[in-house]
Amino acid sequence: MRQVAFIGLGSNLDDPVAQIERALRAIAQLPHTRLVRRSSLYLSRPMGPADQPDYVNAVAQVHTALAAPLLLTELLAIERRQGRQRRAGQRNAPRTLDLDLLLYAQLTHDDPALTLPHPGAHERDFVLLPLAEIAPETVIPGRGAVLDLLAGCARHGVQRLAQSAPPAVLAG
Ligand code: PH2
Ligand code: MG
Ligand code: MG
Repeated sequence: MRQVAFIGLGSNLDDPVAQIERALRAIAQLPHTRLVRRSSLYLSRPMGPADQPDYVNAVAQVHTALAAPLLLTELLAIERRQGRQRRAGQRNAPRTLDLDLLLYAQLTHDDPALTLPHPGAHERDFVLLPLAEIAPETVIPGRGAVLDLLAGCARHGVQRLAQSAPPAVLAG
């Protein structure tokens, strides 16, 4: 059965705009998955250590027949193909590409390998703002409506990038 899922994209190394656009193309080509909408690109100050470059963030909406763990596996493979390096003990370190499975239908799942909704989604402006742009009616299970959460979330100076395309509905 097809499910709606939302993916958070972030990059602050090696031409972040190009990294995000490349990742969106890779998501669009995943098996049994259709990229339905993508947000504009947003610039944000780093959450975590301040001595790293600003981030470019975006959110994508997909329809997928992949189960959530398999979708996550595919997303991690895209991260690796785009040079993501994970070092033990380094939280919030700079990265070429971070793909987070934010929401999968209305599923809640608590597992070290996959937590749904994504544990930080409800409190980060760089997630909530692009999410509200493409799907303002979204409710984060256990947390509330995206538009309500935006009012109280942590601020990282999120700004829409001037050159980014207007919200594109890629398919009905
Ligand atoms: N991702 C992080 C750590 N810090 N800061 C911003 N602004 N945007 C991110 O996507 C981000 C971050 C860990 O995933
Ligand atoms: Mg992340
Ligand atoms: Mg991640």
